[in-house]
This record gives sequence, structure tokens and C-alpha cells, in this order.
Amino acid sequence: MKLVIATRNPHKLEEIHAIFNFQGLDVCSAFDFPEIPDVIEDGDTLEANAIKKAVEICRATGLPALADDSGLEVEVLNGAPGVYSARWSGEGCSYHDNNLKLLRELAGKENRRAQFRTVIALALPGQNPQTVEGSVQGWIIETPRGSQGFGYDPLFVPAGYNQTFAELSSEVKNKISHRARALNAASNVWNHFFQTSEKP
Ligand code: ITT
Repeated sequence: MKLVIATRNPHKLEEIHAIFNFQGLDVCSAFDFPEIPDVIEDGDTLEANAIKKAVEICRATGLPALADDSGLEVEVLNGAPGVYSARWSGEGCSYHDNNLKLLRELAGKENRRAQFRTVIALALPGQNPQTVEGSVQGWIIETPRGSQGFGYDPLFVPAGYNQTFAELSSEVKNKISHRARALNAASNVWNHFFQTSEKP
């Protein structure tokens, strides 16, 4: 059985493959379908965008599709940037631009608590899409540190650690991250789909 990972973010795709053993599934990604336009992520929630990405890619390819929509939710910013994490500082912005904006928004603030949250949606042809989620608590430091990972990783220290996600090895990040927890939930909740795929 085939499965399309509905992402064009290479870092995310690499993490998903490092975290999850898709066993007998024949896995490809949105990179393998360059003719399909980017999905417009105009939902108000991570759930809405994850479902939209999975459903549109499932319809366009006729194949089961799994989408990941993730965001950083900062307590003192009422959950921002959240669903707007990718383009927080404007269309075409870089991870660096977003990190600078985060530092500006938190300047002088004592409460630096934040969480990363991932919603995973699975869309199977002819069926209603379903979602699961995972999150990891932590805090935002004042100066970026580390060169691993991507996005807001250089500013995020997960609870129980002293290093940022960009300083920790990918093995550690991929054990404790929002994405790892969401994929773990996915394998429990959708075990039927993943087990079926084990058979030849
Ligand atoms: P796709 O929609 O093609 O999957 P995307 O980058 O647009 O790729 P999202 O809409 O989920 O993905 O955007 C999430 C943004 O949140 C992403 O661009 C990063 O800035 C940030 N982000 C997501 N996961 C992260 C992680 O594990 N570590 C650091 N930042 C992350």
C-alpha cells in the first residue's frame, strides 16, 4: 500500500522518516508530485490545516495521505505564533526572521513558557479524515543556540533539558518532540491501517 506524506518541508520529512517506521508501506511525499500546487494553509487552527493538506493531497493523488501541521505556542503571547508559525514575520520570511521576531516579542517578559504542538491528519480515499496530536513543553531562551533541527529550534529548550532542540542530537529531539509524540499517537490510534500495510 502507498502513503503520501503531504509536506514539502524537507526538515519535517526527514524527522518523520527518522521517527516513524512505516514498515510495509510504500512511502512517498508531496515532492514526488511537483504538478500538484502547494496547499493554501488558510485554516484558523493546526487541526484545520492538517486536515486540508491531507485531504487535498489524498484527492489529487488518489492515495492515502498523512499531513503534519505544527506550531510554536507561547503562553504570554496567547498561543502565538501557533498556526501562523511558518510565515509569522511575513510572506517569504526565513526561520531567522521568525526567531528575531520571537525575541522582540518576548523582550523584557519574564514568562518564557512555550510549547510545540503537532497535529497529524490521515486521509484515506472515500473516508473522513482523522487527527491525532502531540506536544512538548519548554521555554524560550534569549539568544539562539545550536545548529541542528530547523525553525524555532535554536530558541526552544524542552522541559527537563538545558540544551535547545538545535543543540540536542536529532536522536534526542526525535524521541521527545511534539512530532514524535503525535506520530506515536498515530501508530496507536491507526494501528489497523499501519498493520494492514505490513502484509505483502
Ligand atoms: P508543510 O506545510 O509543507 O508541511 P511548513 O513548513 O509550512 O511545511 P507548517 O505549516 O507545519 O509546515 O509550519 C510550521 C512552522 O513551524 C515551520 O515552518 C517552522 O517554522 C515551525 N516548526 C514546525 N515544527 C518545528 C520543529 O520541530 N522545530 C522548530 N520549528 C518548527
